[in-house]
Amino acid sequence: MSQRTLVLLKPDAVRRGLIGEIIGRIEAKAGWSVAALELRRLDGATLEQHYGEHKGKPFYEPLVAFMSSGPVVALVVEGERVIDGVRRLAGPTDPIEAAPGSIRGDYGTIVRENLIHASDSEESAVRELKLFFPEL
Ligand code: PCG
Repeated sequence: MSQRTLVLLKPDAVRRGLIGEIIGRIEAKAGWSVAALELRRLDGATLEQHYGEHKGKPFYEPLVAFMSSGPVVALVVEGERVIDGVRRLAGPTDPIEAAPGSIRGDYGTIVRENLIHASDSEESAVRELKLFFPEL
């Protein structure tokens, strides 16, 4: 089943020059493609909506500060079972728990600076795509 998902390359990935490496892993999957891509700074209103489910948690404020600390790359990726697929490529939230071979497992050590966001369900994908790419 072909799907679309929202991917964000977080400010750590951009700062460390890993944009090409991460997008390359996504593009290498058979039949997946980048449908939209933009380097942008996220404003407070966008972050508040995007991370609404985490509001009030102890990591929320530092998370928003980190996500505002530099540009991100926002992408729409489409293809066969891409929602679960990109999550598997990314690996679990904590990069130390993530297996080598996954993006977080290969490049990350810090929970907050875990390189990549990917929508976690069809419902989240629809909501997040509307927030980041309302014109699509
Ligand atoms: P992601 O993409 O799962 O979205 C929420 C982000 O909050 C998560 O990645 C981490 O980057 C960040 N974060 C920082 N601390 C924590 C934590 O203790 N738990 C969780 N779930 N996320 C955290």
